[in-house]
Amino acid sequence: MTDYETILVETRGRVGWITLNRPEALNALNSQVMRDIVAAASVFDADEAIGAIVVTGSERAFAAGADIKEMESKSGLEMVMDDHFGQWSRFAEVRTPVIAAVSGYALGGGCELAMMCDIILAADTAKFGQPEINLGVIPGMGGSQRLIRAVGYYKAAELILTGRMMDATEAERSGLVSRVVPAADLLAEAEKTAATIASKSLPSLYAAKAALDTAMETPLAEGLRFEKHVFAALFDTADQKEGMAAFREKRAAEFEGR
Ligand code: CO8
Repeated sequence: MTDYETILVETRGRVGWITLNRPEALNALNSQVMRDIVAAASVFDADEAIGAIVVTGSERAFAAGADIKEMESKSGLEMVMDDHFGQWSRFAEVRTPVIAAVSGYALGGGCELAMMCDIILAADTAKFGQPEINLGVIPGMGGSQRLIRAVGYYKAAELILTGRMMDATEAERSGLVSRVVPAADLLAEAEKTAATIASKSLPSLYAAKAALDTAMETPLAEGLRFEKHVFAALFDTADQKEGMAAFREKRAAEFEGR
């Protein structure tokens, strides 16, 4: 497997693991981290033997944001011309379901990276926030848009305007976090959830993720039309026939990803 500078990459069964590995900077997201994560996620996404991806960090930090030291001296023109961080959109577009397993800080770009994933599992030590306002800027990797969709306008506005952090309990109550687990269980829970997802039919996983993404972006009527077409299309898969036959025959389905 390719060597990456800033992440560790591993395959366990049908689950691809990406572990951020810049402990000296609390996994701050510099351009190399972005290139590494996007490349690793793309490799997993192209591999039909992978049915789910987990992105995680260390106990202390999922990621403490974009790398402030890398950005500090840039001009606005450079940010535009380099399309600094432009590749993150490719990560958000992977078709394979992605779980963020968050322990410790998920701040700024770290929180935004988690929000590019489909499920956020949080250790009880997790802390989420968009502290960019404290640096004289605003969220730049989707935070001002995705956080509102996750927690509603007023909670998002308070977090973004004050820059305060919220703990895992508040994040779960607010709808940002799918589930909170004891820190010691985080990776095992992520593995279990990812393996459950990865055992499903790959075409139906792609379809479900596309339908969920569509719901974030379109008015209801358009989303319902999209869902109806994708639902119907799945009836041309062998896995739909297998899934429904298995139900009728009272046995576990064996999906082939076809
Ligand atoms: N960037 C660079 N280095 C960082 C970052 C960061 N975001 N966060 C931590 N580090 C470094 C520290 O500088 C320190 O390095 P050193 O030992 O060399 O001084 C090391 O990591 C450990 O950090 P601390 O000593 O600060 O650890 P503490 O436990 O005292 O504090 C905190 C932990 C509270 C997480 C603190 O480090 C902190 O506040 N970090 C910054 C959080 C932040 O502001 N994040 C938002 C960054 S801006 C952003 O994410 C914008 C995203 C959009 C970009 C879009 C571009 C197009």
